[in-house]
Amino acid sequence: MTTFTLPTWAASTTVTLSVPTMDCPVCPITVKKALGKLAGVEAVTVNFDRREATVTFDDVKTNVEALTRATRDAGYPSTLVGSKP
Ligand SMILES: [Cu+2]
Repeated sequence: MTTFTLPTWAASTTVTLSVPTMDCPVCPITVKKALGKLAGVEAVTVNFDRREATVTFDDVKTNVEALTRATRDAGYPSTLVGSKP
């Protein structure tokens, strides 16, 4: 891993979380709400067919641990499946 000097402005990160326990069309709404109320979360897209949530967030204000904790607290444990800059 390469370390860069952090810019003073916020950087957005997009990650995909696997949320395997979503089992009906209402679940994505709950998951999206749980993620969307976190400080620093800018966009949430939930794909019910793939059981995945894609989250764009300000990595100065929040982090993947906070995202997975939020979904778990809402009743949907999630794991990180990928990220892109
Ligand atoms: Cu459901």
